[in-house]
Amino acid sequence: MWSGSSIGRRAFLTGTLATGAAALTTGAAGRGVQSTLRKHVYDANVREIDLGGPIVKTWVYGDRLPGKELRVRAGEPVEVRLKNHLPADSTIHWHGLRIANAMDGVPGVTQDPVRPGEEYRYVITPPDAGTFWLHSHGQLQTDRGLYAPLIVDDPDEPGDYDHEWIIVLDDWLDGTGTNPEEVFHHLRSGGHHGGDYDDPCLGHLGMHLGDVHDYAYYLINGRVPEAPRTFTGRPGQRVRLRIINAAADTIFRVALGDHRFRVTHTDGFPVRQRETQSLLLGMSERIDAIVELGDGVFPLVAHPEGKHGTAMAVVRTSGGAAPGPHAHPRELDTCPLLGTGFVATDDVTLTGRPDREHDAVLTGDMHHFIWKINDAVFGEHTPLPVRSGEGVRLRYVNRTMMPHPMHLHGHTFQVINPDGGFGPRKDTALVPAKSAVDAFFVADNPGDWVTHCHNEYHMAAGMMTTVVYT
Ligand SMILES: [Cu+2]
Repeated sequence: MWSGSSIGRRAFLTGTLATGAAALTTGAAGRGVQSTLRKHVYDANVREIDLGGPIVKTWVYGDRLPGKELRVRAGEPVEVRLKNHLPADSTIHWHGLRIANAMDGVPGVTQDPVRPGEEYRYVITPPDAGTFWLHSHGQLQTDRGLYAPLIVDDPDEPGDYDHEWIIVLDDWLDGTGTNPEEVFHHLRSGGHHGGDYDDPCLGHLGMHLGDVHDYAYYLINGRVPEAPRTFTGRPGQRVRLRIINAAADTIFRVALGDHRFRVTHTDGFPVRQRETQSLLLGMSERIDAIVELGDGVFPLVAHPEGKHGTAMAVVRTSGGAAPGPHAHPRELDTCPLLGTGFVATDDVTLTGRPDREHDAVLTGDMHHFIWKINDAVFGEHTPLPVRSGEGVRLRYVNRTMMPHPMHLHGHTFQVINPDGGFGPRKDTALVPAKSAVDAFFVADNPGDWVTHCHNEYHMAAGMMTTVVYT
């Protein structure tokens, strides 16, 4: 339903997307508080998927790409059953949600993997409204098609817009004569070639921006540019775009022809609003932006930064021919804003002096494709200890020549800028080459939590460690 069609905001708020509800008792035993536990099922399947011409056999939730969006309300519990029909172990991770450790979906850390033919019941209560996503945390499974948007609504949020559109970006190779395991094997056996990157705006990000140059397609909402999704509205309407980068190895630059973005949120949390003509999203970052629709037909383009190709959707408010698959709006050539370049609004800014400081030093052996944190691959790592109640400064120190989108589970962090000022509130920060990002968080969610690079190939090659409560 959400893919491609324009959906009135009211439809969501009246709950038309609820797929099932059952009364149950929550809260303290015997209090008899009535609530509803909305129930959802995510079947992890092998399916043939039409990307808008190319047909690929791949792994998806349900029978579509992206999987059906999970839409929940802040503070309300929701049950999701993962049914694993894959020929491999799997789990679901709820990216960006500060939920109970046992529900976090990291195999071998927070749960046993869900075996083929088995199912697993997750019950999650998302505390924060915003744009999130869910994806498998199994080895290289997100670079197949195991992902879906996860939107948390706040019924009290004013919502100064007429429509909202969910925009999911992806790099695609599965079922095109190769698959993620083959690509990973190729990288491990010395098939790595960076490709130089030199952009006047973004040169500081790194010498190269990705490791995988075998992507056959770049997709918006599961479609190639030759058969794009079309979003429709009326001139003058305000639309909230919820942009999610679900790619495994690709940073995207996003622009909408003849429009400006008014950015409102990064990784779900509100920021001091800024206007820009283009945006840059590292893997697993999200940006929400308001656009005021012009009159016409416009290309919404996501350029795979440092790579060849394009992803595209179409925004239509009147008749006329749709832009072709190679449309290149001039806005794409402006200097884009990065997620880490924003400033959180005061109400969500995490303040406080760190009681504890940890470094996560990122290094890589390009030739053998081994990526490490604090000189160890995951499994041989030394956990980073914290105590409940502490303020923690986690400094991601990047000693490599490429940027890494670093993600922390179970918490969200305040980005502290080099000058000591506040940046945005996030769960994933793109750390430029030969640079560092300071992430301040409050240790308020006990458990063993992973922090890792969201380049899926880097994570598979070891770039993950744990934060543990002692
Ligand atoms: Cu990385």
